[in-house]
Amino acid sequence: MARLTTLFALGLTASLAAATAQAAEGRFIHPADTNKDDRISRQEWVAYKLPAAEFDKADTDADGLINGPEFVAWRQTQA
Ligand SMILES: [Ca+2]
Ligand SMILES: [Ca+2]
Repeated sequence: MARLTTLFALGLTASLAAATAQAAEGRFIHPADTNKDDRISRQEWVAYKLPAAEFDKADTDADGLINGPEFVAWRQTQA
């Protein structure tokens, strides 16, 4: 499991940048979206080790899912 955890951590920074770029093209693809519905649920968010307290900030329309624009807007607050 140690190897998996390391790969996971290494992938986080790069994948967040990739998601931002892809969302700008109109399609939201993010490795945290494990069921590939183009939205990140609270379960997916936490499973991806994103801060749980940030989920509610990112989910600006409070539908319980983070879509592409919401994710990009949230990322822009994480300088
Ligand atoms: Ca999902
Ligand atoms: Ca939302």
